[in-house]
Amino acid sequence: MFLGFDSSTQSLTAVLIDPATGEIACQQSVNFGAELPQYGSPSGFIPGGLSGEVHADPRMWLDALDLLFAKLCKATDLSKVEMIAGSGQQHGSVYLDETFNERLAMLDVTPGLAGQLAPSLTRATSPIWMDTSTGKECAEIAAVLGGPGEVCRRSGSVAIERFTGPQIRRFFKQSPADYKRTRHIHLVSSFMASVLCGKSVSVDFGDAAGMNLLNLAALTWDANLLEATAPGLLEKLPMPASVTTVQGLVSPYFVKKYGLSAGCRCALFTGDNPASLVGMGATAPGNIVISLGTSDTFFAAMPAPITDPNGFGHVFGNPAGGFMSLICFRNGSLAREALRDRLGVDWSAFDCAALEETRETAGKNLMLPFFGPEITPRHDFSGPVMEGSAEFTGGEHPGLQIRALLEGQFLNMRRHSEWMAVKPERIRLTGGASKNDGIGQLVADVFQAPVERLEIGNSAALGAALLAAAAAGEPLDSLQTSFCRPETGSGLMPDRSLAPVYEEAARKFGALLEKAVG
Ligand code: XUL
Repeated sequence: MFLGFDSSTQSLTAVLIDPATGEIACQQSVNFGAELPQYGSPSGFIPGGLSGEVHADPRMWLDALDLLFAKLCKATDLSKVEMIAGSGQQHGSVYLDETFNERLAMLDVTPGLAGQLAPSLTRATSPIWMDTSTGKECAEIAAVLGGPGEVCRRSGSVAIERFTGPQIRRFFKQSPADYKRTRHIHLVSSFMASVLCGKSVSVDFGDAAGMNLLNLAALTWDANLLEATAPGLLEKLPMPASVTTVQGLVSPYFVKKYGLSAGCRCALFTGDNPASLVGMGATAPGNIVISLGTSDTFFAAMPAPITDPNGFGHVFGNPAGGFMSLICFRNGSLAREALRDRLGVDWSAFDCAALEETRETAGKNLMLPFFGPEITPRHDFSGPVMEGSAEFTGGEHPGLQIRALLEGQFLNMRRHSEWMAVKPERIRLTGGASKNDGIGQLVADVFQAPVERLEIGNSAALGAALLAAAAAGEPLDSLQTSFCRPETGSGLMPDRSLAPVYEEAARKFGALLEKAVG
């Protein structure tokens, strides 16, 4: 059996798989806000941060690991686990002194992990991916490199506030003495992997690419980016490696305390998005994953590290080899909910039957679907921009607005993923809004590609479990065939007659967007 973890913003989840049966043997989760209220982080981070700071307490993640293992060993026989791998929310970082390895090696089973490892933290709290406090540091790094384009060419992304390099620079500037005594800077992923392995381990290529520090072409730390970020950084960073590199045996702490076998081994942890690419069965180019959540994300495997000339998209490592793109759209469910509330309707107005009523107007009314600032494209919108019939722009017909909003969201995705030069052959849809057939059908029509939904949620933790099995030698493609099964009857085929309609709409949408953004 193989165990995969996902250490995400709000919870820590474990999925145990049995490749012999093709079944998930056990799934358990710890919700930080509900189960660890002592950390005062109802949504997994410390509320009220100033100047865009969003931090979390790394001791909370350690307590969650103890709690999750306690649940797991009650629910299942952990002695059958052969290999462990995992994933973590991307970009977040943990800062530790030179005692970290020693403390990991000497863990006592009676007290918990948090109390024993906390003394090695040189920064009490960890900046996470929601942090936007490093605008100045991003500009400084880009200036040293000769502009944002050069940072993007080397690292796969322009310098971005939430990425780890700018976060490290801010720490170095604010607390130079604490930075100096920091011996290890880990990502959330490599921190959790280190705890399981009982020693400080590598960061994987997939997650390392979310730091603005990895040279994508060479897959090693980029000397110029490191120098522009903070002094002496190279010796503080773990070496990057492939997620399926076996690191050794699991720490005796987990063997003695929770009944893992002494022969259980650990691979690395990757980022939650690379792990989701695996768990969605989309590691081969041609597959696209669209996740419809608070923000929407679009990610896809890419054979080569092409970067976005506009600097909105990111390139990370694909755990199956090669690269993947990730593009975030801030106005996802945020915008769908805003329009629903503004129109005073419920979700049934987004259903297939409701959208069918306005089919005749497909691609005719245009909406730039931004109810607030957007990151793709980066612009401080104050509300949606509309162009079309008087009935539509006058707002008399809710159905027209809903169709135009959804079409606008997917036309915007289509436009901002063109740089990848990947023809979508199949789209796998996930996230809350993916259950809605009307929304799914519009995705299929706008992209002119079939849409599928999968049986299993928790795609990051599942992906991590598949990576654990792959690290033990099981072929990843056959694991994906048995575990990443589309839900029966969930397939939606594109209406081919709408291909020219959305071709024309894409062109007009682009012109309207350019006019608005300048
Ligand atoms: C990706 C990103 C988020 C986090 C969420 O760049 O910031 O998707 O990984 O966990």
